Amino acid sequence: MSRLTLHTAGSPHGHRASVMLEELGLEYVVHKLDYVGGVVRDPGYAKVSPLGKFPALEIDDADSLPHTLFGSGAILLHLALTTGKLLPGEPAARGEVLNWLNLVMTDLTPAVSGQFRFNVLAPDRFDYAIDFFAAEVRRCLAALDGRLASCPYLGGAEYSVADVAAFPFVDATAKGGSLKDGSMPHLARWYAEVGAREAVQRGMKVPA
Ligand SMILES: N[C@@H](CCC(=O)N[C@@H](CS)C(=O)NCC(=O)O)C(=O)O
Repeated sequence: MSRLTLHTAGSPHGHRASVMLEELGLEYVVHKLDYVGGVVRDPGYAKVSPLGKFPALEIDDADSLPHTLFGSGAILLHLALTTGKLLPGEPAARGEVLNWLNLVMTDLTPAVSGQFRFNVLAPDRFDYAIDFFAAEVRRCLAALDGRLASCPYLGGAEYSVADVAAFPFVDATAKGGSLKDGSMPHLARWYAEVGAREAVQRGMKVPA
């Protein structure tokens, strides 16, 4: 029986991990980090996560030495691989999931994070960055919408780790009005459906 400790303070990155744990039905303890002004202030947290960022997941497992996963990508893939859930075994189907997981992690995520940084956190207005990240977010959401026109979930027929990774970031853009103009109906359908999942609703509230 594993003892899992999730270090988080909310945010889309943190919610990826908590939604994944909820989807898998795993028991875990939440350590709520002291996160102020974009910085984690817990002394010693750098021993858990080298950049001092969250989420991180400490695993104390009878079958292996205790170990720590830092970063939402490592947490999602490790849990999918060790449980055999939310990642298909068949190579072509798994490749599709990995395609969309990678797009979400390396294109959508930096676009949404950059948009937040330059729209909300930056002390000065920098039009080039604001316009660039707005266009990048739109480009990624349009790609998700196009994909979801032909299948129910990002990875294909089944709900997968790609949907778990995407939801908190699509949610952040939706709260900013990205789905309001009706131009992305397939993404809006997916957003409503995934957002209605009980595990997603529980995970999005962590830490309480
Ligand atoms: N690569 C990490 C990035 C996580 C990340 O950016 N976390 C932010 C909160 S959303 C953080 O911990 N920031 C604190 C800092 O930058 O010092 C992941 O995918 O989980």
